[in-house]
Amino acid sequence: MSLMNPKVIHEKVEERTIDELAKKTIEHCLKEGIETVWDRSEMQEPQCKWCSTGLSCSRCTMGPCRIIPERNRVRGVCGADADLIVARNLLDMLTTGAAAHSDHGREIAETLLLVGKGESSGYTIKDTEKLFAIAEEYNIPTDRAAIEVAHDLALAFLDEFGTIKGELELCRRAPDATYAIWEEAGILPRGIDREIVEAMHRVHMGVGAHYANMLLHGLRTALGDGWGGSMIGTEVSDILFGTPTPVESMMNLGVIKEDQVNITLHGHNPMLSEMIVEAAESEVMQALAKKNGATGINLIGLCCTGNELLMRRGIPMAGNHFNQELVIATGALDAMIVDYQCIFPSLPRTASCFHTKIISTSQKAKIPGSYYVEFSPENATEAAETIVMTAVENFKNRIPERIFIPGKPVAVTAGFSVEAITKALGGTLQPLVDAIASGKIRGAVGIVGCNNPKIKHDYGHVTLAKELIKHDILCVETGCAAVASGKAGLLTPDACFLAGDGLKGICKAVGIPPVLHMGSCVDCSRILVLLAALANTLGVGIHQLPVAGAAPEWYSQKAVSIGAYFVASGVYTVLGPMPNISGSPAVIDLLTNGLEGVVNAKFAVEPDPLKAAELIITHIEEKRKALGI
Ligand code: XCC
Ligand code: SF4
Repeated sequence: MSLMNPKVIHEKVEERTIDELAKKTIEHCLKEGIETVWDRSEMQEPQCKWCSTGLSCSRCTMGPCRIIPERNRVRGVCGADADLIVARNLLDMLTTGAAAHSDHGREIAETLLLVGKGESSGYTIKDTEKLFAIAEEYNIPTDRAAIEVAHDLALAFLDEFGTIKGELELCRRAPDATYAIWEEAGILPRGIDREIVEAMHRVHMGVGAHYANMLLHGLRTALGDGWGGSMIGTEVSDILFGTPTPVESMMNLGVIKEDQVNITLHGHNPMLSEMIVEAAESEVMQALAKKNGATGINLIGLCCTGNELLMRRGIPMAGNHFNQELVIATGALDAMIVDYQCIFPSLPRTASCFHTKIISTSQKAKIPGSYYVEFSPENATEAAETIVMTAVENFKNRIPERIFIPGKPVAVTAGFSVEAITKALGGTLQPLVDAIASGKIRGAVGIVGCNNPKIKHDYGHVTLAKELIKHDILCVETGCAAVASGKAGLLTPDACFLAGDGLKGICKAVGIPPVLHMGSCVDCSRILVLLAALANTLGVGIHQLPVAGAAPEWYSQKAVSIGAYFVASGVYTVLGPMPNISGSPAVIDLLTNGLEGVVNAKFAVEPDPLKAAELIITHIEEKRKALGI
């Protein structure tokens, strides 16, 4: 029990989040002394000013070095100046993100290969149509059994990682004008892994020495993620688990059910979570749940795994990144199953206050204090059963007095793949293009990314989305941004009343929400495919479209890669939190200005979502004018 004064608790709750059920749960945590991300953020204050400006380097053992101009420390031991140190740190961050997405993409492509070889456990091909369509893009013969096509397509996808062809096949999906810009700028990715490896080479002491040269390679690395690794992740997930179609479900901490076994699926790769769903739905497990005193098994998503399951199966979601500790604090969570990315290493510590079991599953992400059940495509069925059984048997260990379910969930509609959007519009994107041309819809914005204690939880996402739809701008969202909108009630057709008259009319006629949930973070690749299709319909490059990107609460290296491939693809992108680059005016100028001359797009940084909306609206109106619409 904490002795914190109730007034202090109230103030902290109000400054931490706008998610109503999270507020109640944070209050509960503060009273009970359960540590959360916000407490740790406070403990870290003040943060190191050299690191936050990007002016420290610990890349080699001649250092670590810091640039402190007022003390005449203007170069590291090796001679690197502020611009180079900042650029190197940023390239390192971006590359880590590209690697994370792409390694996820590789794992799922390897699963497809095992399916093709008939060696996987329990996986099948759910979307044969998509399999055949993509096989044709790769010139793979399709007059054969799906399984044979899957085998060859998996090999073609895996080849993209280390290909010696010198270019990625999937980049051909970009409009000609966009592709030409990449060629001209020398940033056409030559292979997914290759650009990542080369980036790591360039950040080695004594290799990259020019900040701009380093950062242009960052764009190439990021393009290999967006149009390569992430796009493969999305496409193979659709082939194996189905291409999403509109689906209704529920969101926020209220999805926890007191009388059922509650299992959250947290992390990123659907190859694990889809198998858990199969196992949990089996009669054996349902019977076991009843035997243990529960009325059933309640699967709940978190973060991007949650987005994948919501999009394809309508599984409810407990929330986004900053809901991960709060869901444990309900005291009614029997197990949390994780794979990788965005999983707080402290979760077992949080869970130790309760009966909750954290079950880690990836060799790459073993977590001290968690139960470990190794999961692979070869043992998937068996491992999933073991995991679900562990959760079910833990139900009886709950401490009833400690259960705290803060309220009721909110309805959402998700599942807007590009295929689903096209279908909703009657089979082509022409109606959307017409609505944009006539001005009923002014443009579209992709809002993506995370939560970050530097921005009030969900405030950045929700405020920006509301402001944009009010101005007749359609929002398409992924990741934790989409979940923020869901909890705030923006992901239902009823939210149309918040939109301007033009957008409202279109949404009502088509029966869609003004904010479209397009999936997980790797599904930002769906946004690229949508942009390419819109640009091709109009016969222009992506950079000419009245569109923008935004990451109002980003924190992760993956978000840096996403932002960079948006910009490299021609999309003006506004970041909420400032990246750690303020120590180099030259780097700032390149990213927020100079890139315009290279890729016809640039970054902006604006933590205030209302001001970010102004920047975006101005940009969209300029692009409309240039198109003469
Ligand atoms: Fe992670 Fe993908 Fe960010 Fe959410 S949005 S905090 S990266 S879970 Ni991707
Ligand atoms: Fe210092 Fe250069 Fe080594 Fe970085 S690479 S730690 S700046 S000597």
